[in-house]
Amino acid sequence: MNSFLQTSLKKQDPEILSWIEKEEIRQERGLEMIASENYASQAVMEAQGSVLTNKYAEGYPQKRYYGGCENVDEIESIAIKRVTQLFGAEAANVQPHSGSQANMAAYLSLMKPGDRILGMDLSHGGHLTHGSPVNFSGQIFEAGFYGLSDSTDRLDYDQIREQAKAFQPQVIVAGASAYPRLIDFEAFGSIAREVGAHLVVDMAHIAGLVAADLHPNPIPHASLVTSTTHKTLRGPRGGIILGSEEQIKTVNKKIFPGIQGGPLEHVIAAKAVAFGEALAPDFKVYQQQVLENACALAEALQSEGFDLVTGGTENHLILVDLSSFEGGDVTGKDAEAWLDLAHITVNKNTVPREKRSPFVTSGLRVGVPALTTRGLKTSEMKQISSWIAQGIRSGGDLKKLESLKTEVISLCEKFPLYR
Ligand code: DSN
Repeated sequence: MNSFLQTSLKKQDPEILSWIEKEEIRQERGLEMIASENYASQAVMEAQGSVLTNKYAEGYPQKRYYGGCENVDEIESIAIKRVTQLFGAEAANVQPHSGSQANMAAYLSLMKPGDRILGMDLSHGGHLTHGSPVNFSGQIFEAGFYGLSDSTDRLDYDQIREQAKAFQPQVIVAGASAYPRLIDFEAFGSIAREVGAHLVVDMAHIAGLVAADLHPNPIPHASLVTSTTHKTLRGPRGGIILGSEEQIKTVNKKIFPGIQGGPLEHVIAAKAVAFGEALAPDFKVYQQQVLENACALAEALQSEGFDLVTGGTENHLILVDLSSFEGGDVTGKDAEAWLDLAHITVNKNTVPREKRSPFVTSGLRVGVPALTTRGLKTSEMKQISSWIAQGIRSGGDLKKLESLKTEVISLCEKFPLYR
């Protein structure tokens, strides 16, 4: 149990504490393979659970609308200094409450309502905030989409260039939430320049790899780069925006007073702690292990007979195409539910040329950042791929899944999360 929760909450609100404890047990006793999740350190959680939650600080360091901001000013300035150093950016805004709000502020800094945005199709691995009609980005702006090449299931930069020339967007957004390959930000930058558009890169999924120089850095090629801080970057839930001094001046006004009120200084402190961790040499070792684990898992899944979209991975995630697995009858929805019963947490995902609905799907997205944080290495990836195959082959047989669960828990017990 996290010791800092034990005293007051136990006395005052045992009901909520009991749910937190149940969640802690769920996290301890399961293999977390949702590609966008990770385990923040105890230090990150302590900063986030601190007295900073009590402070209003609308504005920016040394330019606040409230008194008593001398301590949060220092904290926010440290967060900015660390994150700009981490990614080699000139300036940063560390106040976005989430990746969605980071994207909204970035777009509003570069476009007017009604302008055009060209983003990656959600069903090909993009994100809701890249122009989806059910999201602000597709409602405030006129959205067009690029997708994956039909022959390679990869981004085809010539095709994207042609689409950009025809659509004439003000902003091209690059970045994905379910794409297992490197993204060529230089190519995106050149396409954007060619059509007179701004490039926004949403590097939320791969930020940790970028910080460790294991994925090309988008900073030199983009007008603005956005990210969340809780995925491969392993910090608290939240967002950031990076860019030139000039661009960030505009972004600052769009975040506050544009779309947010008081910044969450407790989260900003936790971001600063996480950026400090990411600047330390062992973060690179962690990210290298993420890549090794992802490759080992991909190979092992292929040996089990699974087809992987693009045939493998170059980052932290893998897209499994179930439509060709042993008759193709198992849906992403079934596989997710069955694996959940065995304490393996994954999410169903559409695959290229998907025939099923997004609520059912023919694919699974699996990731290794959280498993790697808890210390698992390539030999465990082989074991896990066998459990995934057994879980899917079980056809939902509760006895088989129960016996898998016992094996999963015994592996988890060897790799405790918070010691
Ligand atoms: N919801 C996140 C993901 O799972 O990829 C993206 O914001």
